[in-house]
Amino acid sequence: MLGLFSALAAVVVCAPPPAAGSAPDPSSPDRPLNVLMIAIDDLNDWVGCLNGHPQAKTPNIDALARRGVVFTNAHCQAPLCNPSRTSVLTGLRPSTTGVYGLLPGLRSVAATRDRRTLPQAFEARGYSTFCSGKIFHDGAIPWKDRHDEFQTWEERGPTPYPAVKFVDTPAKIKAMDWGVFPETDDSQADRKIADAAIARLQAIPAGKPFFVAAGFRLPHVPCFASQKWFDLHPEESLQLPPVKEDDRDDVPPFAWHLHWKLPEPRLSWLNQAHQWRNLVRSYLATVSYMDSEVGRVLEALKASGKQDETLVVLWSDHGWHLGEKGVTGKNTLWEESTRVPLVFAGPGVAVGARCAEPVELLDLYPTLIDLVDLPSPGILEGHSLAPQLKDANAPRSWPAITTSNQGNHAVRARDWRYIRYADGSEELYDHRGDPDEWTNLAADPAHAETRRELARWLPVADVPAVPGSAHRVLTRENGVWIWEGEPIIPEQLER
Ligand SMILES: [Ca+2]
Ligand SMILES: [Ca+2]
Repeated sequence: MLGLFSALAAVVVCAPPPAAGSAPDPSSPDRPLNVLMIAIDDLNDWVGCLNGHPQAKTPNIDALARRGVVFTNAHCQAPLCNPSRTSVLTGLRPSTTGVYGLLPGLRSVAATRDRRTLPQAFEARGYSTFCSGKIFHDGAIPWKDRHDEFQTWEERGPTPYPAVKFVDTPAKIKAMDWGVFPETDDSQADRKIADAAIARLQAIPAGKPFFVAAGFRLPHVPCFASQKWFDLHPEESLQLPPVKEDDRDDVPPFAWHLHWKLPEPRLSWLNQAHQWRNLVRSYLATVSYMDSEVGRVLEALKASGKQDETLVVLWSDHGWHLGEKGVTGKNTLWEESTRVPLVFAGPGVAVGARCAEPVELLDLYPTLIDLVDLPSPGILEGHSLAPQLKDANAPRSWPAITTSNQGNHAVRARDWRYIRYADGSEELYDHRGDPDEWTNLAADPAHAETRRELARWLPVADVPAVPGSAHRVLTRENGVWIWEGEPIIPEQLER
């Protein structure tokens, strides 16, 4: 398999020139590296430095990318909040832990109950740790008895809602909404989350290195932003993402099982309700607003005088469809759902570099162990990105793997995506000529060898969903596929 990777690496030009240089590395045993981690909820590749949408406006994330390394082929390990974040923070794949749904939290699961999580690894090394907003999924985890100042996102940033829902989506939940709201940014959850992180950066306890994490909640629904962010994305010139009408004709029907019924509406509904443009515009507006709060936190780091001794890492927990393949939201194994921003900047990190190797959010934990010298929690399933942070052209030997419920996996190599579903059906896409994954080559004998080589990377451990799994969980009982506890009846498919 190494052969495929190095051969492809040799023929594909890693677009950017070699890094102009590295930021100075002032860290030493007596001056340990600080870490500022910025996590974003449901942000796909619609950021300037990834060019996922030509009209994305994210000047602050782009500026961070310019002073560090941006991974242009980074992927989540699960296209859903809880399993993705559990994987990042424990260093284990969903297929190893059995955490696939929004429940249970990692402290209720045998495989992760006693696991030293990433923030705890910093704490064990004597770091002052602080979190605002959403780093772990939900408040199900008893942080306060484990960390000096960790808080849940609900405590830090309650979401404001209008009196009446703007968009009457098929699912009547209030969070599935988008539009101009609130009037000013002051009452936004992300403002409060940024404020808390900024306050901490302004008052770092003396004599201790710090690990500060800010977890922003936009562009997760509801996609609310004030008028000025919508004005940045005028209605008249708005571009919709490219969508091929019959795109799903060559996709195995089983793919629908992964998002059988969801509150996120189908494209068919958006079209019929004349809401597609509005949702795309709202998503772009919330991304721009969230980016401005990222900018405030980065500015506060600079003002603290500690930027030169602080590693910044920014990531999103998974992507989001906005109509591609007929759906909105997450939960799929395609590029829109798995590709995420991943940016590092700081001491020892190459400046203005772009790495096109496939990498995983799972690599975060081993990378930080490597760079910061943290205690290991035991087996880690990712691989340190330290070589790519020094030289973005350094080769990698592993693809990125995303899992959506037991038995469904995507393998993303440098140029290919291979998907295998739990019923054995497959997809294969060649990104060199098909960045939108429109043409499924899985049945093409000319690519049989590529398909077989990629399939060798499917996770060996592929455990069932843990007891207590709920919300967006797909299981099989007595030969019948079950979505969220209800049998799937293929004839009742709603496209
Ligand atoms: Ca999320
Ligand atoms: Ca297709």
